[in-house]
Amino acid sequence: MSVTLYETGPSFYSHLARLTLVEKGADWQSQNINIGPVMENFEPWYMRIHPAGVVPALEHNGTIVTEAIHIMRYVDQNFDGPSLTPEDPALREKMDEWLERMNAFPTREFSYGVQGIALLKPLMKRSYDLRRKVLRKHRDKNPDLAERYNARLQDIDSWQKVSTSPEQVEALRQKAQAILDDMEAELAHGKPWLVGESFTLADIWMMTYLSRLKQFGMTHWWENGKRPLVDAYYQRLQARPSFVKGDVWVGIRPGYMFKMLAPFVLPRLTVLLLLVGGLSYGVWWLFP
Ligand SMILES: N[C@@H](CCC(=O)N[C@@H](CS)C(=O)NCC(=O)O)C(=O)O
Repeated sequence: MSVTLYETGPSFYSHLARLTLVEKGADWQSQNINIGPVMENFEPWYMRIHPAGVVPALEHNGTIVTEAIHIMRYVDQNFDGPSLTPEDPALREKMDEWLERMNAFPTREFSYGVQGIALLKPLMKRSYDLRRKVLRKHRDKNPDLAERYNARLQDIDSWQKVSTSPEQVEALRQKAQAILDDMEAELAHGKPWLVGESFTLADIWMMTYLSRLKQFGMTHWWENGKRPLVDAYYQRLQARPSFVKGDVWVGIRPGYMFKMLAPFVLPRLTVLLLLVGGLSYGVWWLFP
C-alpha cells in the first residue's frame, strides 16, 4: 500500500490530515511542500495534483484526495484502525455538523488577519503580491493550467480583502469565540469528547483549532475559568499520543521557519553580497 501525504509542518490543514493518519495508526510517507516564499505549492507538477495549489493532498494507491475534510473522512473510511466516526446516526450527524461548521470557518483569513498587526503588515502585503507574481509566471508558461492559476489569483484577492479589513477580522474573532461558547455548551453534557464517549474526527479538528488559537496567544479565551470545560478538554486532547506523534504546532519554530525561508532568501542574499562586493571593489579600483 502506498500512502503519501503532501503537507507541511506548520500548516493548519496539514495537521488535520496528519493527525487523522496518526490516530488510525496508518503507515504513510510525508512529502514536504514548501509553501513559504519559494511557493513549491504553485509549481505545475503540484498544481496537477492539487488544483488549488494548497496543502494537504493525499495520494493513496494512485487515488488523489484533496481538501482536508475529505482526506479525514477518506482515511477514516478506507484505512484500518479505530473508527473515528460514531456508529450512532444522531452522533454522526452531530460530528458532521461540527466538521462542516469548522470547515466553513475561514482559518486562513483569520490567521493572516489576527497577525496582520503593525510590523507584520508590510510583510504580509508583500506575501500576497509575491504569490500573484509567481502564479502569473506559472500561468503564462503553462497554458493548460491557466484556469487553475486564474482561480487561485482570484482567491488571493478575496483572501487579502478579508484579512486586511479590520471589520471582517473583528467579525472572525467573534465567530472564533462563538465556536468556543458552543464547544463549552457541548462539553457540559459531561462526555469526554466533543460528540460523546468516543474520540472522533471532530476532536481532531478541535485539537488543531485550539492549538492554532494557542499559537496566536489566545488561550485567555478559555484559561483561568473563562471556559473551564474547553480548558479541561484541551488538556485531554494534548494528552493523546497523537498530539506528539502528529507533531502539533503550538508556537512558531524559528529553525523550521529558517529552513522554509532559506531557499528563497539565501540565493538573493548571495547575489546582493556579490553586487556589494563587486561595487566596493570597483570603487576601490577607480578611486584607490
Ligand atoms: N480548503 C483547503 C485549505 C488548505 C489551505 O488553505 N492550506 C494552506 C496551508 S494551511 C496552504 O496551502 N496555503 C498556501 C497558499 O495558499 O499559498 C483544505 O481544506 O485542504
